[in-house]
Amino acid sequence: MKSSSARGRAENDVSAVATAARAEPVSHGTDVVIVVPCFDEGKRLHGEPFLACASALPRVRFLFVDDGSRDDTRVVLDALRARAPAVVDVLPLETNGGKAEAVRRGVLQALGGLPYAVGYWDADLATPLDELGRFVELLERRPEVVMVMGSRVALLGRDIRRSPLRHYLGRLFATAASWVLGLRVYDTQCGAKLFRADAVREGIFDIPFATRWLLDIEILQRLLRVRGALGSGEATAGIHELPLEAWRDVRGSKLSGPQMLRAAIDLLRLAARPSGT
Ligand SMILES: Nc1nc2c(ncn2[C@@H]2O[C@H](COP(=O)(O)OP(=O)(O)O)[C@@H](O)[C@H]2O)c(=O)[nH]1
Ligand SMILES: [Mg+2]
Repeated sequence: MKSSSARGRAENDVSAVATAARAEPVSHGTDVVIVVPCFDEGKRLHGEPFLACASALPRVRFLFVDDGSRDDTRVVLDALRARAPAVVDVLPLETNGGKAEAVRRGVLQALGGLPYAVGYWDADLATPLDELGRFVELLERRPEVVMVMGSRVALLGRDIRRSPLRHYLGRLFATAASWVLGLRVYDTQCGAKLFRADAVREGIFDIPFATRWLLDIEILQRLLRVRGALGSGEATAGIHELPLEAWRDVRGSKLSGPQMLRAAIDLLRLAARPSGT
């Protein structure tokens, strides 16, 4: 049996190690892993832009999550991985669980590889991958930034092509989302986001999201909570919106009228539990 002083020393040692482990950032990697959720994307998914992006930005890898697709998405993805196994990986999920869960599962797998940054990007490339370099550069230049969000602002000189109906519905939604979050955010729903891996290792992706389409808002809620900035008004908590140079509506969206209604109801549900838990 250990003496109480020996036990005390051992406990101190353990807690010193635990403190050191907490203080030391876990991620030492340089990889940037982009999760691409795919549901029935066999027709819309084209490999070339992904491979071109990975050659232009050698740190970038793609993790495609096939979310129980009913078409030939899996075949298309397997062929892409066979062409470039060093930069393409595939996470097959047997049953369709929705974009939020597919992204979450992909991000958790990506974090296991200790990357520098992890993000998600819609498979239809409505946000062109040419934009990704600016996302990574921003994380590197601004150490206080932990999340970069693509933002579709139709400024002069940009090429943001959004149908008027979707634009105005989007503005309405963004205004409601800002109110729910207590954060002046312009565009929560753009499908291009990048995170500093250390900042999202805990508390953001560990637990399934409560809604099917509002993962972006739930992530913001969780990030604000983890960073102690929930309800603090003007605090941006290291969240940065990056106005895109280009964005276009791509045909074949799976977000239908009933699903938009569902999203609006879900937003009210999130408003009812603003702590994001
Ligand atoms: N995993 C998963 N992804 C989905 C689902 N529905 C859509 N997605 C993906 O989410 C992204 C955006 O979908 P999209 O239909 O373009 O929606 P929108 O452009 O936001 O209206 C794409 O990468 C889709 O493959 C789904 O049920 N499961
Ligand atoms: Mg789309």
